[in-house]
Amino acid sequence: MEIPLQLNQQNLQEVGSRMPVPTYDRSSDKSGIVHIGVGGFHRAHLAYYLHQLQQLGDAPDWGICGIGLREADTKLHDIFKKQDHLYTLMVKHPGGKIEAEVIGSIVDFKMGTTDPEPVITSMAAVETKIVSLTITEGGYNFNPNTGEFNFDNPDIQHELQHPQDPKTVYGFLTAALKRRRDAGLPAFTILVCDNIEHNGDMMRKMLGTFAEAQDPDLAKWIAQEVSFPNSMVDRITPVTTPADIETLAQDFGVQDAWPVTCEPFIQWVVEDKFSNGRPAFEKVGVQFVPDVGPYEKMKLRLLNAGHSVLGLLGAIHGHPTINACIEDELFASYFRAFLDEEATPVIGNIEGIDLSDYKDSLLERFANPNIKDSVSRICSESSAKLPKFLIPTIHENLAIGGSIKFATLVIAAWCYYSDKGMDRHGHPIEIIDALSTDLHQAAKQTKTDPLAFIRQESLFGNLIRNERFTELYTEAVHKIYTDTNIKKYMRDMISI
Ligand code: CS2
Repeated sequence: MEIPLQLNQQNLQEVGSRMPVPTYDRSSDKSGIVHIGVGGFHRAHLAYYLHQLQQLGDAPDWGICGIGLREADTKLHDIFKKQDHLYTLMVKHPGGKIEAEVIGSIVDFKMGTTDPEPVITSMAAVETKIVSLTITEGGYNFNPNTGEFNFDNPDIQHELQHPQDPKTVYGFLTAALKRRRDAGLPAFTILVCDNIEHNGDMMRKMLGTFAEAQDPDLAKWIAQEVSFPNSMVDRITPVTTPADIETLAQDFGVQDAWPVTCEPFIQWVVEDKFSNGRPAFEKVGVQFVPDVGPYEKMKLRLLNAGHSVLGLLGAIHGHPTINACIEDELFASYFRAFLDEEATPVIGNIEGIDLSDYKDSLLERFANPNIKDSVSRICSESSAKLPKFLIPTIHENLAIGGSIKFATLVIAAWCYYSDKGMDRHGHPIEIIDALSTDLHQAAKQTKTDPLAFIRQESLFGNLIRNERFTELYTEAVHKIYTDTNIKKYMRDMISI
């Protein structure tokens, strides 16, 4: 085997004999898109769409400037520096085939943690037309139950006092938008690429609330000038493992310190409301629609909720990956029963989409044995996910007298998981969640107060006052705490 080539601009031509590489000019230091939160998902999704368009020669001035606002982003910053912001996308097919390609659409990366100035300058630059974000569902600083902006956050308080020293996305966005307004430049579009229903509308409300408290004149300008398209984003992007880096070096002869792996499927449905222009994304398969609402709801309530259902039950059972869950016939049937009997009835009809086909496709995607999407990734930050993906389905079914048993067992499993941090064999589970301490504190009272976990109203709203729910939930936690053989209870609910 050839000696692996270090991925960077200088070696690009040679790397090109081993896998497809960018053929467009990457030398421009101008970026049309500034993106906050350059995780694996962004690199497998928006950056990939843009790369495809650039390969067609269709988006010369649109390169991406990545932004890191967390200390943890320093790792990517340093790797990107060595690799000239190039990285490999490894698309993993169910049959075992891996397609690898070098992506070049990211041309710059700036950290905003120590000195905010370079980030504000990039966002305020005349070339910047879109600021996009993938900062996770929990990154938007609002109360999941009420949907209201959280002014108690010390970083937000700091930004209100010191607008020139931003810490959060809100402070950076207002600082940059103020500079644009003062310079007579048009506003940029703010494009949210996270799994939140009406993600653009949510951002408009949050930023508007923050700006109003910081600078009411600026808030008015933002309300008039900035557009916030809603969008539905989709591509399963597992955490990169050392084995992926090894495969790339061994089988493809390329040394990349942080490649991204993903499934073949990709989808992006966006409302065509861009205040300052956009790349011709429709040429590479992005769907522009007048109302993204039904697509968002379908994806969040079926795919994302389905992930959490499998993830939390799978974590307790001891399944390591989503595909291992689907290979387990009982888990697969339970997943489908949840989709059919609880999620589907509250979604309603979506014109032009056959939900039954969509659900079949989810089963296929989740079954991809090559992707090995870890249950731990799915369960991470459940406190930001379940209030958006699963709990609304319970509320809506309660309102119409629909089934809630499949989802309720998952909430009980989440309580056990948060309390014990181990699977049914006693193997420890690492809980990654911004609220892990609160979740643990609440869950550990379950033995004496069975409803303790769901008393957390910021997560569960008024479920605690619904007798139908509390009865079923009490029964479910009682069972799991008595015997963690979760499959017993799953089997009781479905007939296979
Ligand atoms: C997952 C998502 O984090 C999760 O729980 O459901 O990351 C999911 O893989 C993506 O939204 C797929 O588009």
